[in-house]
Amino acid sequence: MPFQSFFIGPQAKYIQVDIDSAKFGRRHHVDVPILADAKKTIIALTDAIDQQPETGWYQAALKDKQNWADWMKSFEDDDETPLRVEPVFKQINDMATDDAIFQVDVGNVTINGMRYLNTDKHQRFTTSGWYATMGYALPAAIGAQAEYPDRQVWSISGDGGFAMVMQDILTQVKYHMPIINVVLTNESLGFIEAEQDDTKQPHSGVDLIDADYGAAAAALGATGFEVHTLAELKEAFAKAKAADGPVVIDVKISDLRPIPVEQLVLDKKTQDPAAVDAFVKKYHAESLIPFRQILEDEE
Ligand SMILES: Cc1ncc(C[n+]2csc(CCOP(=O)(O)OP(=O)(O)O)c2C)c(N)n1
Repeated sequence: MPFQSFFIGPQAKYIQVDIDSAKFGRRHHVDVPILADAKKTIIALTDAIDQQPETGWYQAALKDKQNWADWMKSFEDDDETPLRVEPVFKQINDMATDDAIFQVDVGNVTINGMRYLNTDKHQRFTTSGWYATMGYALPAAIGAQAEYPDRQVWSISGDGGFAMVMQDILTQVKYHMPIINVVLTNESLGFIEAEQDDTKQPHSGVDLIDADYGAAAAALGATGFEVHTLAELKEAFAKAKAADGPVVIDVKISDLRPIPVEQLVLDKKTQDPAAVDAFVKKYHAESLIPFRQILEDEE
């Protein structure tokens, strides 16, 4: 896990399970290396431990997760424009086949893909996790479709990443690949814009000009859609189902960054009330409950 220093306490002990001993300690010092298959190890560890009683903390964590899921779901039919991402992912989830392959680009789009795609065990999700290579999704979708011609393949990109590689729609057309390419156009290198906010820098070099990527894709021989509203979104996905060959659905979305769950400002008991109000308003987080409160209610 590349960003573990943000999330895991410095005193934590590390157990690394790997079938390749050369990998031990590459990311972090290891307290217990286990040279074995990860799946078999987890099963063996699970067999060896005793069931613990369910604590208040555990129950609170379940409620917290449910609160989060309900909050995300509450935007699925939101018709605010520019569109939020939730309605887009609802359309994707509804149309995805049981063994669909999702190739997801790098940026805010990665966070949204992780949060909103309901991938189950027969579906596959990949992104450029190690190198974080923008422009990954579209060629990765070509690779997936070439390898699995009978499976449904998606590419999901931000406008920045898509614009870097969009000429390869030609390859999808040439080989008549029925890939569904979704572009989330927020006219920004959104992830970097958020990074500049977090590090208190002025925005610089992150604004992108808009283009009709649906029309551009049509000029390359694909079926293209430009989407601004919820009604257009639903119509485009309905038509995409019937399309022959590659499809590009360019959805104009708001530039609101994915709510930063690692720095929530929701709790008026422990945080500045004015900052809480501003955060809640910005992210429409009215129904998100601070974990402290869920925990107190539980204990
Ligand atoms: C090839 C490459 N260049 C630059 C970066 C740094 N980078 C990471 S995310 C990002 C912005 C992505 O913007 P966009 O594709 O529009 O997606 P969004 O974040 O808006 O969803 C950039 C520039 C990168 N990861 N890869």
